[in-house]
Amino acid sequence: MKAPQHSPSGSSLRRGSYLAGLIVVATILFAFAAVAFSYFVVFGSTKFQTLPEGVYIVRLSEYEISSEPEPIIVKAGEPVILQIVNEGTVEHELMFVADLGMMANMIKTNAMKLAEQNPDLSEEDIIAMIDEIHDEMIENMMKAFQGKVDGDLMIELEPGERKTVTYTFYQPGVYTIACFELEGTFPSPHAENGMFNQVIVVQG
Ligand SMILES: [Cu+2]
Repeated sequence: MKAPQHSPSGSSLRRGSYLAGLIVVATILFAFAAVAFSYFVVFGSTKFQTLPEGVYIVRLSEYEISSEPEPIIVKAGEPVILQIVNEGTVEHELMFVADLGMMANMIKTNAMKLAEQNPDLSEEDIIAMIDEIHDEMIENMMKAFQGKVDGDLMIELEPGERKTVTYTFYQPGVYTIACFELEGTFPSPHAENGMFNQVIVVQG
């Protein structure tokens, strides 16, 4: 009786499938590494970066203001850097406001009144008119922060735009930041739809 022999063709077939398996595993590993690397390249600058102390990323979107890290806690008298980015699809702002409810109500009331008085005007026209009133209100509001904050109290950003601003807060307390743009939520401002946050200033 002849001992069973491995046929040469069977052996090379096994070698072939072993090689194919290796290639599949290597391809999967390579693809995984490539995806991880490109994710890091795209989002690494903001998602995985360890931010230095006193630096915050502030994200504006429809319709919220979020920060990283959260919450924004700063020491009085020490400069803090806000890297503000508009990740939304409409213009947004970051504005320091002394009285959020009053400001939101004032904008909404004005928007409704203007729309009622000018039925022929488009929503964009009314928003442009509100922008002018808005600017006057900002000037008055700035006075409330005199001597308390050093830095730009009103930042406007187009979709995709980012700005880096340095602030120094001199008085401990809770400062409200909000967006009062109207696009998409007319006649109520974005703030009334949840687009606000706080900067907490503690004793240095
Ligand atoms: Cu907004």
